[in-house]
Amino acid sequence: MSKALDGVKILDFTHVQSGPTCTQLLAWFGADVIKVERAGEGDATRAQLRDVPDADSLYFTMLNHNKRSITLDTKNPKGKEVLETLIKQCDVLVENFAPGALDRMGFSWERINELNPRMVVASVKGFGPGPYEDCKVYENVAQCAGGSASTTGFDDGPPMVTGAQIGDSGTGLHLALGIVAALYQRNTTGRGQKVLAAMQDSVLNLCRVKLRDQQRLDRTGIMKEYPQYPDTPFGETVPRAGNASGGGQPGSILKCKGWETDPNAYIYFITQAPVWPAICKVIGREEWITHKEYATAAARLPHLKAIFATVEEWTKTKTKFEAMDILNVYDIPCGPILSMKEIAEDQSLRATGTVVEVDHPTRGKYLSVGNPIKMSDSISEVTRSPLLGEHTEEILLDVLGFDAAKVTEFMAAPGLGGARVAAG
Ligand code: CAO
Repeated sequence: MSKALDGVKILDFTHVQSGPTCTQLLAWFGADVIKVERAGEGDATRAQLRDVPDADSLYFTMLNHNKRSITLDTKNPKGKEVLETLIKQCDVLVENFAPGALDRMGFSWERINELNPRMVVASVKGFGPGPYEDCKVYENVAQCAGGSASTTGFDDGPPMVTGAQIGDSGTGLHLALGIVAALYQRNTTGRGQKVLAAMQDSVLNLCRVKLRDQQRLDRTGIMKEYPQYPDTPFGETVPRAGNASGGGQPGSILKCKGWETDPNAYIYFITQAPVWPAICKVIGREEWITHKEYATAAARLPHLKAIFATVEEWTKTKTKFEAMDILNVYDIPCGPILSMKEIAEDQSLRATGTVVEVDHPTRGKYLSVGNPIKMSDSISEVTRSPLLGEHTEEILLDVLGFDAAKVTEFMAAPGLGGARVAAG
C-alpha cells in the first residue's frame, strides 16, 4: 500500500525529543527519513535513561522508529561534502540544534537555499525572535515560558509542569504540520522555505484557553467556573484551577472505590448541562432537577464544590470502570484516570496500533506509542529505530550514488562513516 509521503526525503538533523517526534511522524506517513548523527556517540538520548546495558535507550528507540541512520562529522571537509550532496537530494532538512549551530556548521539558510532552492528547512527553537532567541531550551522551560506552568496545579501550591510533553512532542507536531504545508505550497511555487516552530509559541498555542481567561478576568474580575469562585477573591492573573475543566462544562476528578490504596482510583466527571437530569437520577438526587439553586447551569456555579462532593459520595461506591459503564448509558461525559500500567496492558489500544510492541536486536521487545493519527489510505507500520550508523553505506550507495570505491574511502575516513554496523 502506498503512503501519504512516499517519495519525500527528509534530512533529519534532529536530536533529543522535539525534533525526533516530528521526523518520526513524517516517517510514519511514508517519508524516507535519514537521521544524521555523529560517529561514536550519535543522538545523546541513545545513552540516556538506559534500562538495558549497552542497548539504545527507550528514550531513543521510542522517538526514532522508521528512520535510517547515517554517521557524519559535518565539521570535517569530507563530511561536509557528503552533507552538501544529501542537501541536493532531499526535500526537507529538519533540525533542532541550539540557535546558530547550523550556521556555525557552514549551513546557513542562504547556503542551503543556494544548494537546493526547493528544500524546506524546518527548525525547532526554544523561542522565536526576541529577547530569548539565543537560549537553549528543554521541555519544562517551554512549559513555563509558554504559560502552561503558571496555570497548572492548585491555587495554594507552586506553578506546576505537566507530564504531557507539550513543549517537545507538542512542538514536533506543530513543526510536522508546517513541513507538510510547505511541501504543499512548493507544488505551486517550486520553492522551499524556512519553517520555524518555537517551543514557547507551541505551548502557548495549546494554552490559548488561558489567554482567553486572562482577558475575561481583565474585563469582569471574576470567572465563575473556576474553583476560586465564590469563596476566594481573584487576583490580576489567571489562577491555577486544579482539576476544574477550564471550559463551559464544569468537571472535576472524583474518588472511586479503592482510592484509599490505589493512587489512580479516580474518575473525571463532567456535569454537562444537557444530562443534568440524568446525573441527578444516577446519584439519587432527583430533587435537584427542578430545585431553583441547581436546575440551570448558571444557578449551579456557586454550588459546584458541594455538587461534586455529593457526586463523589456516589463514585466512591463504584470502581472507576463500573462508574464509566453506568454513566455512559446516560451519555454523561466521564473518563477513568488510567495509569501507565493500565495503558500498557489495554488491548483496545494494541488493536488500533496506538500502543505497539516492537522488537529490537540489542534490547529485545518493548512497547511504544504508534502513530496517533490514523489514515484510511496511508497505514503506518512501526519499524524499529536504527542502530547508530546502520545505514551509512546503504545511503552512500542508494541516495548519493557513490561507487563502491568511494564508499570504502568514506567508510574508512576517521570521524566519518565509522565502523560498519551489523544490523540484527
Ligand atoms: N557533526 C558535527 N557536529 C555536530 C553534529 C555532527 N553530525 N551534530 C551536532 N553537532 C554539533 C553542533 O554543530 C553543535 O556544535 P557547536 O555548538 O559547536 O555549534 C553541537 O554539536 C551541539 O549542538 P547543540 O548545542 O544543539 O546541543 P546541546 O546538547 O548543547 O543542546 C539543546 C541541546 C536541546 C538544549 C539544544 O539543541 C537546543 O536548545 N535546541 C533547540 C530547542 C530544542 O529543540 N529543545 C528540545 C530538546 S528536547 O527536550
